[in-house]
Amino acid sequence: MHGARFDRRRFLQSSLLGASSIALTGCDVFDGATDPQSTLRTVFEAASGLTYRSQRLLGGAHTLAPEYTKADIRQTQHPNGSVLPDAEDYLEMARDNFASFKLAIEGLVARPTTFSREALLAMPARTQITRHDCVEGWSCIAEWTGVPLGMVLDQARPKTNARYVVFHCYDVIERSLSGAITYYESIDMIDAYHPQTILAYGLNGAALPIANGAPLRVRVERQLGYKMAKFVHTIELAESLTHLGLGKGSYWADRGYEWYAGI
Ligand SMILES: Nc1nc2c(c(=O)[nH]1)N[C@H]1C(S)=C(S)[C@@H](COP(=O)(O)O)O[C@H]1N2
Ligand SMILES: [Mo]
Repeated sequence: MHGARFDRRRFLQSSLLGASSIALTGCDVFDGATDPQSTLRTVFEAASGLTYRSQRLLGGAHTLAPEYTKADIRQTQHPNGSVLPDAEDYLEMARDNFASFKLAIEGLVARPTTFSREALLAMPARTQITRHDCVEGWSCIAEWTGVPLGMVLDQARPKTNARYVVFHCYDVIERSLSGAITYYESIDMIDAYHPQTILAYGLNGAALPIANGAPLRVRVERQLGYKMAKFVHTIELAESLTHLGLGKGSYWADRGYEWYAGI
């Protein structure tokens, strides 16, 4: 057992170069990576596929991310990326403390469902103290409370051909001549049903602040920060990711980062 662990670490360190050592600067766009012909992009894709396959291969389905104690919480969760969506429907909801918030589950489900805020709060909750690692190089340990994503999905009854869980968010992450792009992310069914994957509405014992994704944000503890979509309003089950954005399944994956951002 001990030997197997050591080998796993050594294997990940020596042969994979990990997600973080290849990712260059952080959450800012870097030039060149969106060009489908770019070598940089090819390198990213190869590394991403390798990380994904090796994590899944090496018993990855059930391993837990490390959890910490309250004493390890040394600072507030550093807000990053969007900190306040400017959509009018969002702001209206925020003024009323998100009382009218509804989460929709759609796509490849037998029973498309919406959850009110009260319904989500009434479901069994999980609280976990974990470390958030941003690809930019900073980390924060914080206590997150929310409902396990798997429980929410079960109520909508995912169809057997559903392979991915897509998160659609309120915030516009980019505006260009061709229009506004709202943040989107996706994970596979293994991470969706992982026990530490929650839809969080609480942070460090209080209601989730707007800057950290209120009223509801994803925690996928074995991956980097950009996978943890904030301001989620709709969850879509899908068989492929090609219909989304530029086809890589995530706003940042479409800009050169790994879709599977394992840590
Ligand atoms: N909707 C949305 N989710 C998002 C982002 C964003 O800009 N919009 N940024 C991501 C990035 S890069 C990080 S590091 C974390 C930051 O979460 P925090 O603000 O709670 O620290 O949210 C992720 N989820
Ligand atoms: Mo990030």
